[in-house]
Amino acid sequence: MHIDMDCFFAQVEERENPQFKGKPVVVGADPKGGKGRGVVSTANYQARKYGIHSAMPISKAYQLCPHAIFLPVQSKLYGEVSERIMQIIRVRFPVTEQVSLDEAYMDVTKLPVIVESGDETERWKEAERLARLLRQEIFTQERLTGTCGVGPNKIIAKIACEKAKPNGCLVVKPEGIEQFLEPLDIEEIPGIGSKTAEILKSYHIATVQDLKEVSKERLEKLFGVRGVQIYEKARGIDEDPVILEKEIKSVGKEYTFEHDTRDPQVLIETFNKLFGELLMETQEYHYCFSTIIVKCRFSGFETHTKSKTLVPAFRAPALLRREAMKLFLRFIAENPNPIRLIGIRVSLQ
Ligand code: TTP
Ligand code: MG
Repeated sequence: MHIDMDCFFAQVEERENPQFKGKPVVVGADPKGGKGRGVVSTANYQARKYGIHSAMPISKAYQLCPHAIFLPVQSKLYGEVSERIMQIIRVRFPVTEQVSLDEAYMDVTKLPVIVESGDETERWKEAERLARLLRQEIFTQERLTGTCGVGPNKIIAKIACEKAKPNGCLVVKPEGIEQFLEPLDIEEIPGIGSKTAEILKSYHIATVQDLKEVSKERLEKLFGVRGVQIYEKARGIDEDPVILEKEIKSVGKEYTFEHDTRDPQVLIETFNKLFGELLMETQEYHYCFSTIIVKCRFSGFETHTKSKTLVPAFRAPALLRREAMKLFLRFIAENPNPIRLIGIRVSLQ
């Protein structure tokens, strides 16, 4: 089973501000009357009707719908709401894998109500009932809606959830996989991003049905190991287990400059400020650092990341800072273009 809250940040804002009801809401950077330079974190479904979506430049969102309500990101608030939701899920489903603030997979196969169900049909019915109960419980306690997908594995559950959004629930049983997947656009398959889709579409492969006509060997030639995964995904094959994980996997901070810049003082000061904020946030968790990721977006939205994993994981902030700075300096040395955004993220263990 997969659950994902609907337009999460925006929905929390709507709950906190009932006067926003029915209006388009965009959470993200300050649009500054159309001159703002950050991005959209998310938008509610009314705002999505105007074409606004996550990761779009905020200036574009403002162009599409200047009368929308634009709000800053309140990470602390969403984090607290997320924790309460995850707690509701874990009480019902001990085997839960949280994958982001608002999204989790649950393995329901070992739950007594499922194991003790008479036959296969009963088991699926029971799973659907559990999904309904969970959504209800979250709504009763938090006044927020989420969508559930139920399937024989993670990928089917996730796509089912995506298709049932918002405020829905969809069950896809093994015998329904083919019919469910074949009409989908290849980009609706998790793991097939816009770049992969572009390559496939240049060969006139647009739907999952088209994709299924391509041999495993050909996909492997085109995309290497990932090609084999794509071949399997097109058939709804996914052996990935639901694993219990720590709630917090990574913490990240980013900043978009008012003007693209190469000014060393501005760059270093911003880096230090971001690093300080990141460190503050990680101090709440008693974990070790492992992978450090630095992101730079250059003029023209060209975005790159560099990362380094240190084994064993460590706790020293000075080491974290040194490694992050090294990655950042490599960006500056390798790319002469002005910088639009910098980001630092660290995974916790
Ligand atoms: P998602 O679950 O991807 O999106 P969503 O909950 O806003 O909308 P949907 O109904 O389609 O699930 O992401 C959860 C939250 O993570 C989202 O509310 C805001 C944040 N987020 C960003 O800040 N930037 C991004 O690019 C994305 C995709 C999400
Ligand atoms: Mg969501």
